[in-house]
Amino acid sequence: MAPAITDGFHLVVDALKLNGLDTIYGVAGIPITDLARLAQAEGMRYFGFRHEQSAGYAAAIAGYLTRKPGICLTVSAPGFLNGMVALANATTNGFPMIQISGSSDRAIVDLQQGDYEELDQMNAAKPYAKAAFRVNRAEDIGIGIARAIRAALSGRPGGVYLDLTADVLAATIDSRAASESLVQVVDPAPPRIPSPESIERALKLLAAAERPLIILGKGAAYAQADSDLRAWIETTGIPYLPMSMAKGLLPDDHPQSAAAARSFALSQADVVMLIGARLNWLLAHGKGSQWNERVRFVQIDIEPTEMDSNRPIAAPIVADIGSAMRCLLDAARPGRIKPNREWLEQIASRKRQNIERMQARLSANPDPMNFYSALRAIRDVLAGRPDIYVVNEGANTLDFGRNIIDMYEPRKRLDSGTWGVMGIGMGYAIGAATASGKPVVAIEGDSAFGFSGMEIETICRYGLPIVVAVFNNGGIYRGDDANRSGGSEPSPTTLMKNARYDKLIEAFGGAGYHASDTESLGKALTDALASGRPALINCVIDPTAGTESGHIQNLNPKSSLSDSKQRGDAG
Ligand code: ADP
Ligand code: TZD
Ligand code: MG
Repeated sequence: MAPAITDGFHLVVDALKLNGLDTIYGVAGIPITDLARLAQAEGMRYFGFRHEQSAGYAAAIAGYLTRKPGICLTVSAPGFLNGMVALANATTNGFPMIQISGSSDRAIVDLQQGDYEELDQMNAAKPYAKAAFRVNRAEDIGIGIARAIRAALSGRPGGVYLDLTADVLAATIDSRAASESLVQVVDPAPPRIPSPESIERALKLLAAAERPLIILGKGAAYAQADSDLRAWIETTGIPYLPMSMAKGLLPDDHPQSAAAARSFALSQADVVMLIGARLNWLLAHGKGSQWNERVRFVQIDIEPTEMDSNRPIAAPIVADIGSAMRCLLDAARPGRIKPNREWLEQIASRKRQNIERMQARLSANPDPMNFYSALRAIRDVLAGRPDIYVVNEGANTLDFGRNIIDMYEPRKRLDSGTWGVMGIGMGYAIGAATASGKPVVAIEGDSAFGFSGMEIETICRYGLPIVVAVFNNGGIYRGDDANRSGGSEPSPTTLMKNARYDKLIEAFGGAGYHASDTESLGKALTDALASGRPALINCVIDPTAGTESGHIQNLNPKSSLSDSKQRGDAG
């Protein structure tokens, strides 16, 4: 009797399933078409996209939400490269993801003899991935996938590249040897326990603080230590600021939230405790006019080299956040940490002022809508639906959205993140909807939407409960920029103001809505959510309402010369 045999395709699927990975996001083609088919035949979920970048974003956000690496499957060379932005974005943001790509004949690729879709993919991936591996023998598939899982999940999570050559996929192997080669990864993200000294050092610094402040980042959201985190904040009484994707870890209307007094709190705090947040550009690197000059830091991070990366960290706690929170709660004597009363009162009064000012802006009802009024209409509908995921990208659409849309549950807000990247919209929406089964509202700048707009066909094909609100202000930042030459071609930031994005989704059987005022916007969103079906709302926004670069104008270099000086015909 001939020995039972299997092949690389089957081994890959077996290895993924053995490790509890049940979903693949990808685009089919040579050499992975049969891998996608087989995965589906074997009970995995397969979501086919229109572009690998969106498939990669879906995998990355699913990884963030589930703490299992999201799997993105791509074809060789161009498909691989299309996925690479998403893989790099996952690495930058600390989301666990594995991009599995088929690759062409190694012998031909390495001699650069011009194979179909020829590229040295593993080496191309290395600078953008947390780790990159290639499997060259079918019997190494199990180990290769185990290494990829561990690399994606352990320590600071990230994007991992796994190269599977066409030869390996097609190779046959004895079934028994195959099943013995599989590896079930044990404890892929081991906790990192903080040293007692680091806990004591941090407590001492916090106890001596007069104006302490906690900053929660998306690492804290990822850690899923929600109740200990809340207990820590509430027992210490320290005010906190959530970074954008940490919104909802505690509900945004929590009395200790200092979000509405953000600038004041940052500029005055004498000790800042960073919990899963980096001192990168989003926090002005911890220095400059936004910060108190003499601020000292406590930082909890699983990545040791994050400490002192921008500012000296007086009390580093290298640990996973769950373990750190438990140690801190155990060690902190009640009453030892006591923020100054005056500090809390100052924050409270600043909050009241700012909330009043915001209220005035939100209650205006201009025609056409501006960012405040349109987001208020959306906020009012979402207020009763804390279960809904909010995806948000754009410049003004992002910056206003972050401030106006309150979140009440952890990990419900998904946005452009550390890279400020446009194009995550439909991928994140699909990843969140498929990983959670919950509805998603994607609030998208008209430019931002364009990067992944074709995925509305994917949304309709799978019938996902996703509502896309396109904030159509006719451009990148604004819709009123002129061609500085006086010519008739559109300016670099101009898009079509009168575009009817709602018609796009109708082509695929989804529901299109056109909203030119807050009442029709609120009604469209309510109806679309009630239907549970794919929908797109074209929201008409005043083209003059936005500002260039949104809230990060300080990062936008400007020419100091006038147009004529630049041309060299003056002075
Ligand atoms: P934000 O953009 O919200 O400020 P960042 O992405 O800059 O957040 O920072 C998240 C940080 O959290 C990263 O430095 C990462 O190493 C860290 N991190 C991620 N997961 C954990 C965890 N489970 N425990 C501790 N730190 C974590
Ligand atoms: N390309 C990529 C991948 N990421 C980017 N961040 C950009 C380009 C540059 N960019 C921004 O930083 S925001 C933005 C672009 C193109 C779009 C802003 O326009 P919008 O939002 O219509 O999405 P608003 O509401 O009009 O500001
Ligand atoms: Mg716009």
